[in-house]
Amino acid sequence: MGVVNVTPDSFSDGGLFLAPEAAVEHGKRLLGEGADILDIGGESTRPGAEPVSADEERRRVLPVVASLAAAGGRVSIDTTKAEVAAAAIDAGASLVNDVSAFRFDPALAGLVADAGVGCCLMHMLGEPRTMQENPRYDDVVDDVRAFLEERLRFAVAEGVPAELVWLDPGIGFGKTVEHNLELLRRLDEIVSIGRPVVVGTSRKSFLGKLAGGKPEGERLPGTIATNVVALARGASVFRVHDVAPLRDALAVAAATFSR
Ligand code: HH2
Repeated sequence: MGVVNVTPDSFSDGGLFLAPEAAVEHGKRLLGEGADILDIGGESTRPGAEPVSADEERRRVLPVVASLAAAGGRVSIDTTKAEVAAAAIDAGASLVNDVSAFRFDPALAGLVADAGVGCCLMHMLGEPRTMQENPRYDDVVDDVRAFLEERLRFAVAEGVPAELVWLDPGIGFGKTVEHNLELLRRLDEIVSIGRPVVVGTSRKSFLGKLAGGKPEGERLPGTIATNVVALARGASVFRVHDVAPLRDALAVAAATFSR
């Protein structure tokens, strides 16, 4: 899954693809590099990010969704808002990636059910503005697993077929470095819920910290290492900014594990 951020303030590529033409060109490049899915987002979820109105979010993402769906890519819309998701589905999106797992806008679940599209439900502690303020868990993996099981039950109760739900532990969303590492180390316990697991470690700050203070642009080695670990633990979808190197790394790792 390749990331297309149509935002001025995303943590690693904010402002680079705010113009629709730049975002479309970037998405086409990621498809050429072997992305199976493009995850298009118009609102940053980085710690402390300011919320964006539905109108502004729609304005940013719709032309990009329409062009990239027409270009043949499977398009995922990264939003927490039903209004934005509805417009994106009309424009060709077939997956809704909701980092709030239907908590911020409960109407999103019914919309996904009616549209018959897939969804990715992610764990986050609270909301982006405050999630990194001293995050605490009894046991991070048990807590995240219980949350995802409850959100899966909610989605199914709202009419979304369980087969169309993917789950994501939400690396970096209200987690310390140690929490992120524990989730990756024990990712098989999330996989055992029985739904495909999405993992997003790409360029995140814990990778910089572990490598002695590396900025976003120098976190590819950590991104590769963590995605290979996630593959070994049973993850199915890898949400990344740098598709070509991850495609190669995961192909080699997958071939090694399958022998
Ligand atoms: N991470 C980000 C955004 N959306 N969705 C899922 N399912 N899993 C993730 O780990 C995830 C996500 C944050 O990365 P990015 O989109 O690059 O940054 P920003 O939120 O600042 O736009």
